[in-house]
Amino acid sequence: MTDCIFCKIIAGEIPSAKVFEDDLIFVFNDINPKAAVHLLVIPKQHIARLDHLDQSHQELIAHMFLKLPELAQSQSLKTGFRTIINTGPGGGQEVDHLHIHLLGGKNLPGFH
Ligand code: D5M
Repeated sequence: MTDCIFCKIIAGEIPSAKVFEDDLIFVFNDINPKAAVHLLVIPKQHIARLDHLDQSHQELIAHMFLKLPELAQSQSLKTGFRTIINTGPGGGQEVDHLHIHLLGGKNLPGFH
């Protein structure tokens, strides 16, 4: 999508601190980190939100989720990590391109 900031990051039109990339996904550091490690895991395909997914996205979503522990390990998050998906304005989603927040390490805020 032409006016999507995350699509522009994937295309290299906006700079980002890339952590990982393959055919299906792009992973980079959040510009406003909420913890020592704060990655965003996004599909290369523009999907606006979690509730826009359908059966055709099964392989992509499995791939995104199965990559999370590997990314956490690569960031030395040995004792665990947190994942968050905000969906829609009511869920606090600010960027309309599906993304998984992967957080961990020092300064991870409480969430209870
Ligand atoms: O989270 C959207 C997240 O996207 C928020 O934590 C900031 C991050 N963001 C926004 N623009 C950029 C750029 N250019 N680089 C890196 N990170 C960015 P949400 O779940 O939609 O509230």
